[in-house]
Amino acid sequence: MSSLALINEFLGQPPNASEHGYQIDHIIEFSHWFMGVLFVGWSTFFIFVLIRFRKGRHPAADHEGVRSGISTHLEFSVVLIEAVLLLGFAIPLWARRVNEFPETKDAILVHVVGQQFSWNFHLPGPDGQFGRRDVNLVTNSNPLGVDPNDPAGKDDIVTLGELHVPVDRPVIIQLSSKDVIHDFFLPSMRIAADAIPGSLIPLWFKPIKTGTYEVICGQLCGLGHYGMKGTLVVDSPADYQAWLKERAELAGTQSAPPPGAPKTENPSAQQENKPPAPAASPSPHG
Ligand SMILES: [Cu+2]
Repeated sequence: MSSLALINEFLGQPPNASEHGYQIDHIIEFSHWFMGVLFVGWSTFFIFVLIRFRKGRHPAADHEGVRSGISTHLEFSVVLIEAVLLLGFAIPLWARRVNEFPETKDAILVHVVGQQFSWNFHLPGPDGQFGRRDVNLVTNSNPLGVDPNDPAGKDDIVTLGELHVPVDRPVIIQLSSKDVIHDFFLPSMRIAADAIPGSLIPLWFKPIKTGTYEVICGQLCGLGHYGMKGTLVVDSPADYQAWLKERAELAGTQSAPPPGAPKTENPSAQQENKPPAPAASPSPHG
C-alpha cells in the first residue's frame, strides 16, 4: 500500500472492490493530503500573524497592509491546484461514470427499489426481460407490484435485502424509490446514487473481488434509516449460476398455489422472510 493510501485507511474506508474504485480512492487520498497541508499552512500563518502583528509591537494599526506578493502567489497556487483537481480529475471521472455505460448484453441488469426501510432487487430472470410493474399491484407479498399476467415477468427474481452478482461483469442498475428519497450506497464499490420516487436513475459498476459487501442508505430517510441495510454478494460465475437456479426453484415452488387460491400476487417476493418494516412501527431509538 502506498503512503498516500494510508489516509483512506485512517478515515475508515473499506477496501475497494470495484474496477473504477482506485480512481476515486486516489482523488480522496490526494484531496485529504492537500487539505492537510493547507490546514497546517494556514494555521501556522495565522499564529505567525497573531504574534508578529501583536499590539505590543504595533500600537497603531497600519492600513497599508502587506506589500510583498507572496500571499497572492500562494493563493493563486491553491486555486490552480483545486481547479486541476476539479476540472482535470473529478469532473472527467464523474462524466465517465454517467456517460460511458457498458453494453447491456455484457452486463447484469438489476432494478433496485428503495423503501422505508429496505432495498428490493428485481432481476429479469433467464429471458432477460423485466416484467411490467404497476404500483396498483403492490402488496406485502408483491412489494414491487410485478404484474402476474405479464409473461416477461414469469421468470423474474425479486429479493429483499440481498443481491448477488457475478465477479468481473459490469452491473447496470436502474434505481428508484417507492416512498421518499433514499441513497443507494455501496461503499466497497465506490458508488452511490439517490433513489428518487418517480425517477429511474441509472448507475453502474464492475465488481472485481468476490465477497460479501454492505449496501446502505446514504440519505436520512426516516426513523428507521439507521437500519436500512442490505447485502451485496459478489459470487464466482459458478456460484452465481447456482444462486440463480436456487432462486428460480424457490420461485417455482412458491408460484404453484393450491387450487382455488387467489392468483393475484407474485409469491417470489416472500423469499427473505423479512417483511418490510411497517412505517408506523416506533424506532427503538426514536
Ligand atoms: Cu433510506
